[in-house]
Amino acid sequence: MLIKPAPDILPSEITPRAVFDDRRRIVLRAGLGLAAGAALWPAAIPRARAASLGSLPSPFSTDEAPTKLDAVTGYNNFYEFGTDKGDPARNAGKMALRPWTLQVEGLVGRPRTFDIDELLKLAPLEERIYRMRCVEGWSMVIPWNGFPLAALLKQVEPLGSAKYAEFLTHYDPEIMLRRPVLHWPYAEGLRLDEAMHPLTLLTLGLYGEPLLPQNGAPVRLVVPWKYGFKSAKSIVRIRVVEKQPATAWNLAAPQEYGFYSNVNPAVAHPRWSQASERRIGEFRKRPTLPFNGYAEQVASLYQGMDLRADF
Ligand SMILES: Nc1nc2c(c(=O)[nH]1)N[C@H]1C(S)=C(S)[C@@H](COP(=O)(O)O)O[C@H]1N2
Ligand SMILES: [Mo]
Repeated sequence: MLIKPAPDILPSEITPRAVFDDRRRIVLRAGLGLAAGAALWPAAIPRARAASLGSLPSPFSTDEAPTKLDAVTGYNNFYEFGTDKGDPARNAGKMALRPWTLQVEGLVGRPRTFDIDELLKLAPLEERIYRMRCVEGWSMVIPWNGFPLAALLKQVEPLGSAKYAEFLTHYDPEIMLRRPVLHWPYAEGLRLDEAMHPLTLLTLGLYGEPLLPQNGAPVRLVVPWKYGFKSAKSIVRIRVVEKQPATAWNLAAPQEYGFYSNVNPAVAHPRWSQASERRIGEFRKRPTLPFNGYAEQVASLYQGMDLRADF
């Protein structure tokens, strides 16, 4: 990716852990009044923001301190709106978020087009505090709001011949780059078992509020054990297919970006070591974990594969 050095973000800019923990306690107490099922979840919603989307906390959340909202919404990759980290926050506001539909088609028994407001009510929204790791060497911890993509895919009933899911994103040359920095529309793909994995989140919000344009509003994917670029933003179509689909980054530089792109400290990118990372808001580097720390949940998906060849 065409990257300039990141402007350093001060440690004081991240939500201090004590403040977040305090909010958790408030929510836990408030949560006692919730339905019995909800009270079983380890509560972790910042109270003021939880009101808008009303998500349930998830046991898949990390207890690491979330990255400050300003960084989550101001330091982005969304190349359709420019290649500088500040470009998406400056330019993505031009994108009209309504009406918006998500078409799900291909090798499915019940192809269907979901209106975005219908999608928001399709399944209970969860808050998933996930580690996100970009191939460029930075990482964040983000409280996302969404539900497992599997809940959507089950509704369209994938056929036995279905092996992959392809994600196609919004492209409007009137407001986005025309220059073919990448192949537009930006496309991504997952193997169907990866797409159906409970960690794979169809994401509609962050920090308890609907997604901002720069983060991929109104609907994006979040795949926490893969490098950031697998988490396609502003999706308009999902195609269930038999053959491995082409993906934007793999088309742009196949020797740098493989189809799988699992976070793997043992396999270096030609330009960036993947052994360690800098959490936005910190100065020190921390070691990068296999599958971004989600190995226990996802390593079995890759049993018998050589992840140096299938990087
Ligand atoms: N449509 C689209 N989706 C995209 C990208 C993009 O350029 N276009 N960039 C990817 C990359 S490289 C990363 S690291 C994440 C960043 O998501 P965030 O800005 O919400 O943290 O979005 C991914 N999804
Ligand atoms: Mo990225």
